[in-house]
Amino acid sequence: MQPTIAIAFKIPEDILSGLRTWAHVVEHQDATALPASQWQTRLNQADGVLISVFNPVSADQLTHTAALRMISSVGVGLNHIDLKACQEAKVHVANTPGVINHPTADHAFALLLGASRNVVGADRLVRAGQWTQPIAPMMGMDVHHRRIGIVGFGGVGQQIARRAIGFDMRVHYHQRHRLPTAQEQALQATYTPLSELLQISDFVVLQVPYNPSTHHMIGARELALMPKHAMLVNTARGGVLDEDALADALEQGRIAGAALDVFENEPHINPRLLQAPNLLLTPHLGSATAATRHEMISMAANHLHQFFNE
Ligand code: 8YV
Repeated sequence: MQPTIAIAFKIPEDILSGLRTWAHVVEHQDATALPASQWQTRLNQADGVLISVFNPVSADQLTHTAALRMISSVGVGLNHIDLKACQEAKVHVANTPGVINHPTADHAFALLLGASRNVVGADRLVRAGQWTQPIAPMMGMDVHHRRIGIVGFGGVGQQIARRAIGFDMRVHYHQRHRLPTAQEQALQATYTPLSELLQISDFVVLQVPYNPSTHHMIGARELALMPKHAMLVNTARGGVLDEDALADALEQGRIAGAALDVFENEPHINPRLLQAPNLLLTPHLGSATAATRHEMISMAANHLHQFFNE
């Protein structure tokens, strides 16, 4: 008998038809829009599921999923899944590492440049007919030859470093484990304790995985270490940053600006962030290019195929 695979969001037609050759597929355009009980019923009937980082899987949900043997998640972060409960329930979990590194690093740079040169504000100004004199009406902040501090130096963090070198920036990084010297040299990156990194960086980019030890790792105390002219970018997970502390710092002009792609309670935005000055917001777009998303979903579908057929 074919395994039943529940899909939590719309996937490309070619990948869907590939899945249909070996599985009974139960599709949903967007499981996040379903009443929780309906999605639970789907989970209860499934042998495998294809989800994204926007479909949490809790220990409580797993107590009802007798048939479920595999969760294939589109994305690298696994903080939305209770991994301990999966292990206990013998549910195999897969993610899609690697493929997101380049696009997410590109987006981190889009945010960094967008914030430092006020791209969105400038667009608004032009459209509002407020460009009345040839002299530029707004001043940005230099990116070239400035210091970037990357917090979390895995696949994405390292790609951000490579881009930063192209901008003639000096690269500092922090994470729990220091890289071997040869790798640091290849990336032209200097290992720096977090408090020092915050004090010396003109741009701080957060790219750490989210787990209990990184929850609110950047809060009022850490933001207070940053220089007044510095900017913060978060392309990791909303929960690594205390959003109220960031709103305070921006309101009080204690840092120059910030750009966020991820939020603690997505897709609901802390209303203080919507009011905060010098803040650029995007809706979790790190890996959101058509080619990358296709590759990610295809990889996640292949994980299911391998698990159920090999
Ligand atoms: C998401 C991400 O997967 O890989 C991750 O952990 O956060 C993103 O790539 C994507 O935005 C939606 O599934």
